[in-house]
Amino acid sequence: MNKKQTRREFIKVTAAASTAAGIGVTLFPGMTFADQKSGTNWHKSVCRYCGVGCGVMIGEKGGKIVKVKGDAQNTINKGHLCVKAFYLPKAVNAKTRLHHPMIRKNGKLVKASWDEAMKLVATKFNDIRKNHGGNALAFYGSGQAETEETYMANKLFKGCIGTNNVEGNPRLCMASAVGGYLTSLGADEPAGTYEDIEKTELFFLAGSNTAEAHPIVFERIMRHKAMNPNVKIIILDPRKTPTDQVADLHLFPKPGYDLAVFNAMAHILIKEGFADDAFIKNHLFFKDNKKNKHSFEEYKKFLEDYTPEIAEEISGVPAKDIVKAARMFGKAKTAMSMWTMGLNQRKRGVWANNLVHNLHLITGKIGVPGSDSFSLTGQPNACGGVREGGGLCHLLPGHHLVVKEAHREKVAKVWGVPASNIQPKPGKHTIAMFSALNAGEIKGMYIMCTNPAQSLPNAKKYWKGLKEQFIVVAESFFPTMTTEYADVVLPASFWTEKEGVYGCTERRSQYMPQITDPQGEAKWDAFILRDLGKEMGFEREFAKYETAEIMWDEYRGLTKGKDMNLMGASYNRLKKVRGLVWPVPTENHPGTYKRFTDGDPIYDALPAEKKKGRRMYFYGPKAKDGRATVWMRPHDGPGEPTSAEYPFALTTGRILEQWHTMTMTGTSPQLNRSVPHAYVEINPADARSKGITNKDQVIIETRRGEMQFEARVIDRPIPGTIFVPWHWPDKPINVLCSDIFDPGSKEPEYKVAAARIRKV
Ligand SMILES: Nc1nc2c(c(=O)[nH]1)N[C@H]1C(S)=C(S)[C@@H](COP(=O)(O)OP(=O)(O)OC[C@H]3O[C@@H](n4cnc5c(=O)[nH]c(N)nc54)[C@H](O)[C@@H]3O)O[C@H]1N2
Ligand SMILES: Nc1nc2c(c(=O)[nH]1)N[C@H]1C(S)=C(S)[C@@H](COP(=O)(O)OP(=O)(O)OC[C@H]3O[C@@H](n4cnc5c(=O)[nH]c(N)nc54)[C@H](O)[C@@H]3O)O[C@H]1N2
Ligand code: SF4
Ligand SMILES: [Mo]
Repeated sequence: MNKKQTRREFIKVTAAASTAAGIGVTLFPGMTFADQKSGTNWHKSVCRYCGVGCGVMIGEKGGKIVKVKGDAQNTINKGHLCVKAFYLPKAVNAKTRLHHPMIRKNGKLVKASWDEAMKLVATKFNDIRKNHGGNALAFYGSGQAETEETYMANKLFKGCIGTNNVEGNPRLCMASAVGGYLTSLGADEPAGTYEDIEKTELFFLAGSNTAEAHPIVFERIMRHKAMNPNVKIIILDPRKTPTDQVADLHLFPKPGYDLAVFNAMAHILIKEGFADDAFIKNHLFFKDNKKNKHSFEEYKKFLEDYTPEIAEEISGVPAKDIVKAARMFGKAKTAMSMWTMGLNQRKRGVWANNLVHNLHLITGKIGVPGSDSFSLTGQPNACGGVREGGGLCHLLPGHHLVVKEAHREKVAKVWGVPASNIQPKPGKHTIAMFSALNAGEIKGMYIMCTNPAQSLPNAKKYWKGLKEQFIVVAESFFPTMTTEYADVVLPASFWTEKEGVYGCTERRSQYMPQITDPQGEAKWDAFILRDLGKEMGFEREFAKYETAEIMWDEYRGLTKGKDMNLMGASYNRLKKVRGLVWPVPTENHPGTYKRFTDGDPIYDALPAEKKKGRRMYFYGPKAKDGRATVWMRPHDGPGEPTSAEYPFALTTGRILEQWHTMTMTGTSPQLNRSVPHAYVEINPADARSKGITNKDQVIIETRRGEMQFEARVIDRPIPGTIFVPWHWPDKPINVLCSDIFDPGSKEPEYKVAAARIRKV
């Protein structure tokens, strides 16, 4: 980028370049093809970064990754990519790639052989298990790991070692969405798919900076609106973000105070005749917080406490805007809500999710083309590997639960372990797990494909346990904030150096081929876990896993007959197509666009009397009588409200060019140049009152500590709110974040902390 180019121009230029490149690919339908002229081989794969799940074509020349472009045949992105994907070759070939195992000796990490490292980990883990029991060990994984990788971890820890202390970063991300889907619709993951985008009349983007965090979804929204001027967009976010450029109406709630807005919208929708009475009568339950059933009339009474005026008082959103939003939602024939961390990362994340579902359920705007309450997923395989693959402390692979005896028996049989190995009680959720590490109750932890020393909330508090206990980190890059605390670091193959499956936001599973050899001595995460299992004495249990396909086939066998049936998604088939959307029960089933309704094989197979008078049947594991639930969730504020002492709401999030802790995107000078360092956004009115001007150095302070940032005075956050992107490891804002979590989903409230700010 030349110096004069603005950030906006830079984004435009690179997007156009990747789009143009994408068009060229249309000619080549297969999985791999060779471009004779340049000598480049092109391979169909999936983007490494976000949950949108864009298809990519990876260019490899002489065993090296040289280029990434959009896969024009992928229905998700049709050849388009965002800037992060474009610069992935920089990450693959970065100098910071880790090439050999390391062991801490005399306080320092030094190069070691695989043999020495694996023997050390196996011996330590076995000692801990023998002396303190399986629950003194834990696994902490990732929504960026492949399904096969999480599957191996589950078998080793839950099935062999015998602990359910298996968690992953989706707890910090999607747990509230899972809780919302399970309680509202009875089953995890959306009813619709991205196909609804081009069919809807209204988008409701709540707590989602779609333009920066899910750019290709945003591009589809923009294109649809440009071609259909009647399409409207409502945004609910305490900040103006780049997403704002397309908004017809923007509601600005104080961070943590928007539950009342949803209830007030429901209030107006019903009052003004937008409720779908037939759908309500035959498809819904109404329940309060104690799970008691109520009538629609009682729900209406509950909503009387949420007039737009009362909601204005609570949230700061003008009553007239709430009424306007409700009317826009009601009048539109179809509506699609999308939300992300602005709702999930909250003390009441599950409730916020329920309240979005409510709007769709009471108006019947679900289960028809163009209407859905559609949660956007953060990471590329949070849905596939962790939610479906069972990478949390209460789950087993394939939507099975540790508390159910029949489920434990079924999974244990497939794993070839005694059912009694799998504990009947859920293990510790993420925050509890790191607290137990602090307390010395957990003495050994295996960390894979995540960087918790930087990404946990109230991070410094949890460095103690990382420092004191035996920590193994499987990583592709070095150093990271977490490797600083590692006793052993194992070099992991990266993205193009391994095969496996990613499952994205729209229930779509997509295959990624191995294209290059692992760099240095790096090994595939799933094989490292397998070999660790063998080294720990589970030779028989791990003998059969010679290929990724063996792991995938075993896993997919566990989904047979389940709501997330993947029996039709063999490697053979996945290699040819651009992913398959479950349920996909057989090799010739095309996949399912809408769940719980016509065209869904599970719905279609239901006896006629169940479907009588209905157009949807919510058959999921938590649903009863085929009905979804409208929840009466009262108003509740954030866990750490502002006060005279800490008058600002500090919220954290993302920018377009960087991915989380920057180990990957930080390897690209082009991406780094656009936004060179951390900063805090502060509203001009607040800046004035604090005597702060643009680029001043300021101190942000919360109850957990203080840190210096450059001020960016900008009309983005509402007065009283400040925003910090959390990417830069030299400014780990997570030290200041609150670790209060949702009592239901156990997801921490990254989005609100009470803070004060002063000029240096
Ligand atoms: N470029 C880039 N893209 C990414 C990622 C990345 O690191 N970089 N990470 C991926 C992952 S894992 C995730 S989870 C997603 C996250 O995607 P998003 O959730 O869209 O991104 P965030 O910036 O975390 O937060 C979104 C918005 O929530 C708003 N918000 C804060 N408090 C509240 C509130 O109380 N109510 C409401 N309604 N809104 C609020 C913030 O102002 C912010 O604009 O992005 C994915 N995509
Ligand atoms: N303040 C604040 N904190 C947050 C959030 C927020 O909004 N605000 N959001 C939260 C959310 S939603 C999320 S999802 C988390 C994400 O938090 P993390 O998962 O901790 O962040 P990443 O940087 O994605 O970490 C992935 C790590 O895996 C490594 N890696 C990459 N590929 C591979 C591989 O193939 N194998 C192995 N073994 N390692 C690999 C990378 O180098 C990197 O170190 O952060 C949470 N933290
Ligand atoms: S939108 Fe997400 S999946 Fe698509 S190219 Fe960008 S980072 Fe990759
Ligand atoms: Mo996330």
